Amino acid sequence: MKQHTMLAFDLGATSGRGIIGTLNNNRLETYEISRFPNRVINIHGKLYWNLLSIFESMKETLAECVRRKIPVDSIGIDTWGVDFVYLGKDGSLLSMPRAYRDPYTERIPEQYFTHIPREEVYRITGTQIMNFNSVYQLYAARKENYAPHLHADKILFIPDALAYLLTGKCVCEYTIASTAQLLNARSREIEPALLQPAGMGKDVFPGIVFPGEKIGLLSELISRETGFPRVPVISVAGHDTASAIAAVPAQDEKFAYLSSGTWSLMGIELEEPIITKDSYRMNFTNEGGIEGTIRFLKNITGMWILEECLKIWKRNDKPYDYEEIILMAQKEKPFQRFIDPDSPTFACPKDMLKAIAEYCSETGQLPPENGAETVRCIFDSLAMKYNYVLGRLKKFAPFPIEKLHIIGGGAKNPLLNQFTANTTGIPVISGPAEATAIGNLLLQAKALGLVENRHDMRRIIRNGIRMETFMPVETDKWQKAYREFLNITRLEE
Ligand code: LRH
Repeated sequence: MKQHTMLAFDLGATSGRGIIGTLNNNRLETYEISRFPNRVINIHGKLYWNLLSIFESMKETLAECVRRKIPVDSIGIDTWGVDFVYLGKDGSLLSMPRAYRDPYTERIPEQYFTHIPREEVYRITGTQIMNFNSVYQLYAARKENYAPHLHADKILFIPDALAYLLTGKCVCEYTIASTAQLLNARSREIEPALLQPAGMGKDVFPGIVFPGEKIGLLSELISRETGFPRVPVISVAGHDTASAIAAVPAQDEKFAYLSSGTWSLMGIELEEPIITKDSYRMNFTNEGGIEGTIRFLKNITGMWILEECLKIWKRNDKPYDYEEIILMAQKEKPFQRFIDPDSPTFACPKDMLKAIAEYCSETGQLPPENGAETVRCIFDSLAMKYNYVLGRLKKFAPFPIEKLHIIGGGAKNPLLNQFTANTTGIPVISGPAEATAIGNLLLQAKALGLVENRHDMRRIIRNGIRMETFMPVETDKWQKAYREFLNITRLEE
């Protein structure tokens, strides 16, 4: 079989990367060819992503491939969810995309529900209610008479917007669209009624395409500018989490996954959505996966809290690296204080360290006094929250959950992996850390006809990566601490 080389653009909330993947005789080899920062920019109190800078970095990546003579056969793009850009009638970008932590959606869902009741929105979409979902962003934009909204001809989600910049073609990829809370979970089409409160019709979205379809060829202009050949840009699973889950190296279906990065997404893979009173009450989401699967999951605030603390420490001349952080937490006394990572106070505070201290004081706990105590508190609390969500997930899973696969950057934290095994009482299997990019690459390979289905993809991953298993230990001690966590956070079981 001819060797195939693919380029994945994988964009998260803190950085973007270009990853080259080569598939040769069912073995995938990957390496990073570029890495660039992705930041939120505050303009007059509105938060934006710098899409043009991302685009520029993507073009530089293409030029770098040419310089290194890498014979790329196709390109795929995956990004974080929910955010989007507006295009004018002439196809020009009307503004940079607003970032999902922009406070413009605070208290907006409640106002939206005066048009369509909350239960009804969930019943149609099966999507968890989160302030920042595109549906509420659109409604908020309408309410503030945001000019790009008022003049929009088309709306493109971030991976679709970047594909548009590369090819000139407009599509609406299914997995990314499923994060918007605008899709009918059953028909998998945009539900026009949900757009009405935002003053828009269904035609602002291009037609849905599914992972594996071709979007178009790299534009002639970019090809000339970078020297890169006019290869196809493929619609992969445009949502990073969907790409990551496509890359879970599971052998059978009896697993839960935790896609661990800025967010921790914990869930199971299903054939059909689960939309019930209980799933509504517990705010589980049914997002779209590859090959018609449903990602039944919940968002848990993940490394965001730590990332924000690291930024503050760096500003204060304490630039800890990841290994140092893990060592610090390991040496610290366990269970001294707990937070609920999903408390709204941690969503976008001005000062994360202060937010943690305040949370502790308000819940009758001593605030952390140094970096080590802070990090230990974050890891203990995350492991506890994972157990909490897993407990709820088990109520829905149509199979016994026998193991937890942790994938994404957070899988490189052996301490937290062990804590998670201890608190959940099931084996935790870590890796691949590069799940989003690997999912992206293997979906390109599938589109090129090189692999058959997700089972093949997962076999290739199992054969090619080092996975580590963490068996639960000291479970009694962790169960006791879990009770304490529930008490403090007032989470009901
Ligand atoms: C993770 C993620 C998650 C979304 C959030 C906005 O990167 O895509 O799945 O909920 O970002």
